[in-house]
Amino acid sequence: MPASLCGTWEMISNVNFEGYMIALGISTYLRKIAMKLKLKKVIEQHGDKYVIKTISAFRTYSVSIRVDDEFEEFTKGLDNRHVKSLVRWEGKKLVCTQTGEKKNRGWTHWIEDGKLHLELHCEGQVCKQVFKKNVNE
Ligand code: VL7
Repeated sequence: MPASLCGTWEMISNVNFEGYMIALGISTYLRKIAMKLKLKKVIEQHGDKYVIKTISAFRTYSVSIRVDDEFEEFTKGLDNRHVKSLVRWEGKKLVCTQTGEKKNRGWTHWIEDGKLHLELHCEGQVCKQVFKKNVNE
């Protein structure tokens, strides 16, 4: 089992979030709000289930997944699309493919140097976020 993704994580960098949001068709108005947010990830594991929460002062998004088990995801409060999502381990990386209207959509999580890394991709855009562990939570 790779290094645990579990915990409370604070965003310390966010590269090309704007490009990723443009690819998702997010309005200029929402992008401006989103760009200012300090995102937090709370990742919990319950048996073979993961819950990943993306928390901000503006909105919170939560998804429950079972590795290797395709599910219907509704990206409520994000781009509000329905996609078919599949999460798998690829070596030490937790990889999600989100099949739907947008091509080449998904994300990858991994731990590197004790930090939580996330790559979000959609069409030609890649957003890279890094989070540091919040040891107080
Ligand atoms: C989820 C947001 C921008 C709409 C609001 C911004 C609110 C806070 O997919 C994601 O995480 C995965 C992997 O950890 C688990 O779901 C990233 C945030 C991306 C895209 C959409 C702007 C409006 C942001 C919820």
